[in-house]
Amino acid sequence: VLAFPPGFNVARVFIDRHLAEGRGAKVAIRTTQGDTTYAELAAGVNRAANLLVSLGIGPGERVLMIVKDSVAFFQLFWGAIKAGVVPVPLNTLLRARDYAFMIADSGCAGLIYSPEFAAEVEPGLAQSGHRPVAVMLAEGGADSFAARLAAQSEQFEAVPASAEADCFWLYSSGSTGNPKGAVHRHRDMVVTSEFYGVRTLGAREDDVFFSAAKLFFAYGLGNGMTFPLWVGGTAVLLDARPTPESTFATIERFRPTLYFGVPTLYAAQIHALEARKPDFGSVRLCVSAGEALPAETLRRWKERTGLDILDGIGSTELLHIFISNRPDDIRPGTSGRMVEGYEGAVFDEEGARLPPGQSGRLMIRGLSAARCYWNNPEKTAATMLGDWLNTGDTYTCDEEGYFAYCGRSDDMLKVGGIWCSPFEIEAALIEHPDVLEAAVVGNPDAEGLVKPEAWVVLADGVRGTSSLQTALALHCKERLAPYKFPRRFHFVEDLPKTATGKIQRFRLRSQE
Ligand code: 3UK
Repeated sequence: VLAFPPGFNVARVFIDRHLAEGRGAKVAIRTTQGDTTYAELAAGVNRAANLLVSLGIGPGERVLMIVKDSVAFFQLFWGAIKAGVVPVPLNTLLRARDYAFMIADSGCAGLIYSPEFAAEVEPGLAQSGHRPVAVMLAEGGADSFAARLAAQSEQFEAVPASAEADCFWLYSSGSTGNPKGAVHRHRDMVVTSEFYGVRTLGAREDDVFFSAAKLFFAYGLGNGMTFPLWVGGTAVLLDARPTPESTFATIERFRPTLYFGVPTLYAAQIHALEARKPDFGSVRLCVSAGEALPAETLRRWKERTGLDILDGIGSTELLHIFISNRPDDIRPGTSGRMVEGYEGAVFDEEGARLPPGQSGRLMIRGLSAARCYWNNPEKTAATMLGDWLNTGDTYTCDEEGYFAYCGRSDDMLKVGGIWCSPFEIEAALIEHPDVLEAAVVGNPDAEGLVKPEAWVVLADGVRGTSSLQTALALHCKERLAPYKFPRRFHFVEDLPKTATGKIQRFRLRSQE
C-alpha cells in the first residue's frame, strides 16, 4: 500500500516535503515560548544534522536524548535521522542507575539532555563506564545543543537510507532484567501515521494535536510529533507535568482539535471537572491508550464534556496503536477492532489459534514492528516470532472482531500508562532497614485502574504505622522513577508461599 523509493530517508517526507508543498509559513509547533513554522523547523533540523556531522557522529551511531517536550526535541530527533544517525529518546523520569545501563547498552556516540534532568543523567554517565564522543545540554549555556546550532548551515541533504534501514530506537522495560532497545526502521513512522493517524483517527492538515503523554513515549511521539508532521498539522507541546490543571490550561490556550491522554489522567480530569469546567469547544476527539480505559471513565467523560474517547492498544514494539475503537464505532470496555494494515490473533500456549471468545496470547503482525531488541537475542527470539510479535497481553476476540483486554501474561503493571515492574519495587522496599520481606502486586483502585500494592513483613519490633507507610513510599520514590511506588500497604505476619518457598503473588491479587 505504501511505496518507498530507493534511498528513502523518512526525514524527507516528515520535514522537507512541507517546504515543497508550500507549507513553510504554517505553524508546525506551538509552545508557551512561541510558535515555530515548518520553514523554521526544517532549518533547525538541517542545523542539527550539520552539528552532528561536525562532531564526527556518523550513520548508524546512536544519540541518546533525555530531552523535555520542546522544539529542540524535534530538531535533534529529525536532524539525527536526516544524517543517518539513530536518535534514542529516553524516559526523562528515570534514575541514574537506569541511564547508566542505557548509555552503556547503546554504546551511544552522543548524549544530549535538558538541564532539568542533569542530577540523574550526569551520575548515570559517570556510572556507565562509557564515554560518548559528544555530551551536551539540550539548551542553556554557550556549549549547549541549542546554542551551537547557530553556527551551523541551514542546508543539509538527507543521507540516503532505505525503508528497512534502522532509524530510531525506543527502550521498553520488562518485569525482570534490563530495559530493551526496540529498533525501529525508516518506514515505521509512515506506517503508524497513515494507518492509525489518518485512516483510524481521520487526522487532517487543519488538526491541532495535543498529547498529554510525553514525546519520549511511543504513544506521545506519534500523537505529538509524527502524526502532525505527516498531515502538515500543528503540534502543541506542554513543557510541564500533565495534571488536570496544566492540560486544561493548554486546551483553553491552544485550542487543539485532537487530545491524547491516558486513563489515569482522564480519571483525575473527571474529578477536577467538578470544580471547574474548561472550554473544550475546539476538541473533536479524545484518545486514550497505555492501559485499558474503564467503560465507566468513558461514560463519565462523555457525560461531563460531551466528547467521546477512543481507546486503542499500542506498544513500543509496534510503535503505535494497532487495535482501536473508531469515531463512529465505540464499544466501551474493549480496545475495538484491528487497525488497517495490521493482523492480530489470539493464540493458546501451544501456538494454535483460539476460536472467538476464548482468551489467550495476543499476537500482532504489521509493518511498523521493531526489527529486534538491540543486543538482546534472547528477548528478541521470545518476542519477535517470524513476522508475528508477541504482545505479552491476554485478550479475547469476539465473532465480530472486537478485542477485549484480560490482563498481562507476565507480572508487568501499567501505572498511569507507564510500565512498572513489581520486582523492582520489591527490591527497593527490602533495602529499607524496617522491611524483612515484601511482595508487590497490581490491584485495581476505585477507578478500576491498576496500582501497585505492597504486602510487607516488618523487622522484629517495628510497628506498621501510617507514618511508616509514608516513609516507605518516599524510600521507593527516591530510589526509583517517581511513579514506581506502592499506593497501598498491608503489614502482615508472613507472605503466602509455596512448599518450596516461592511467594504466591496470585493470592495477593484481589481479582483472584
Ligand atoms: C498495555 C493497553 C489495554 C498493553 C503505547 C499507544 O502503551 C504503549 O506502549 P508500551 O510499550 O506498553 C504496551 C502495553 O501496554 N496497553 C497499552 N494500551 C492499552 N492495554 N488497553 C489499552 N488501550 O499491555 C500493551 O502490551 O508502554 C500505547 C501507542 C503507543 C504505545 N507505545
